[in-house]
Order: sequence, then C-alpha cells, then structure tokens
Amino acid sequence: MNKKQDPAEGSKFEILFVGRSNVGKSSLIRELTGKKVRVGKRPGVTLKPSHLRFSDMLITDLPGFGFMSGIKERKQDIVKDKIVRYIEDNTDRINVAVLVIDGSVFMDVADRWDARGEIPIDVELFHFLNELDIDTIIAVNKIDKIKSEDLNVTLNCIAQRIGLIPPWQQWPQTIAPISVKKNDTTSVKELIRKRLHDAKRDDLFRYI
Ligand SMILES: Nc1nc2c(ncn2[C@@H]2O[C@H](COP(=O)(O)OP(=O)(O)OP(=O)(O)O)[C@@H](O)[C@H]2O)c(=O)[nH]1
Ligand SMILES: [Mg+2]
Repeated sequence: MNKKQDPAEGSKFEILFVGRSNVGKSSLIRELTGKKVRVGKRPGVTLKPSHLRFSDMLITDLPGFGFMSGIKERKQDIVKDKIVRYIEDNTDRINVAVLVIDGSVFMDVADRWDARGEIPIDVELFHFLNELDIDTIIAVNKIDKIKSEDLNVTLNCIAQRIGLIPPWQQWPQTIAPISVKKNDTTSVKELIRKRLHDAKRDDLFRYI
C-alpha cells in the first residue's frame, strides 16, 4: 500500500487552531495563510486534524467541538477525546495554540453551560492548554456582529469568564479581537508573529 507522508514529519514550529464548531477556525487559517483548508460538508463530521505545511512550519486545524447539528452526543465526546489526545500527544511539538471563540455568542453559550452547572468547554480548554504550558492566544472572532459601543464590555466579560482579570487590554499578548469577515485579523497575526520572532523564526513571516 502506498503510504501517505506524514505532514508533521520534520516540522519545527507548530501552530494549533482549536475552538468550538462554527467559530471561524478554518476561515481564519485561510485569511492568515491564503491557503484553503479542507472543511467537511457538515460541521463536526471530520474527526481528524487537518494540516498545512509551510517550510518546516506546521499549521493544524482541529475539528470543532460542541454545536454539531444532527450529531449525537456520543460523537461529540469522541471529538473532544480526540482533540484532548492530539494536544497531549503533541504537547512538545506545539509552539502556539490559537483558541478561536465566537465573540458574538460566547457569553450566551457560557451562561447556558453555567445554568447546567458545567464549565464552558472553551474555558476548560484554555486551562488545559495552560496546564500543559502551551502558549495560547485567544482570538475573539466575529466582532463585526457586536455593536461597537458594546465591544469593550463584551471583551471584558469574556476575559473575566476565561479567568483573565479585566480590563481585557491588560492581556495584549493573549486576547486578540478579530473579524475574519471584515478581513480584520491584524491583531492575531501580530501576536503569532511575535511568537515566531521570539523563537527566532522571522523567516516564517512570509507565510503568515
Ligand atoms: N459574521 C462573521 N462570520 C464569520 C466570521 N468568520 C467566519 N464566519 C462564518 O462562520 C461560519 C463558520 O466558519 P468556519 O471557518 O467554517 O468555522 P470553523 O470553526 O472552522 O467550523 P468547524 O470546522 O465546524 O469547526 C462560516 O459561515 C463563516 O463564513 C466573522 O468574522 N464574522
Ligand atoms: Mg473548520
């Protein structure tokens, strides 16, 4: 059998994109790299991480978890397990994680989890990444859907909920409000580049 080459082999810098389904992970990767990432026809159907390779940089798009219309709870658990396993198995290789959240619905979704006495999965994931010492950027996407006068309050609430003491501007290395739709992704791009620079990998700037 013809074995496909492992895209991760020999990679020296991995950027991981993770987040709930439908938050705009794949759109963000496309906007940042100009490369189209393969997306399943239905959200949540793809169980495998998909990779892009630029020189020795690996960009990984993990399947989205949560909100998956028509998909049974058990399958959602399988997705969550796969995500956790991928992160655990590759901790040493992952240089940066970009946790993408949908800023326009985050508080509503988090409140619903709270009402059930559960920790929102995004919040849980942020702590999990922290525990593993993985440098994490929180890309708050879809800010085009938030009224401009509400933006600061919303970002403060999100920060608070995640466990970062507001005001959100206190976390300029971590919180990046963006709108992929409006091609406004400079803040997250700058933060990723900062990590590349710190790793002495300015040569990779041309891909991001
Ligand atoms: N309004 C608005 N919509 C956006 C933005 N970014 C992405 N979207 C839309 O959100 C939807 C989901 O985007 P995807 O990039 O497929 O999301 P994903 O996180 O990769 O989803 P999964 O692969 O299911 O996990 C698409 O319809 C996008 O066009 C944004 O900044 N603003
Ligand atoms: Mg996707």
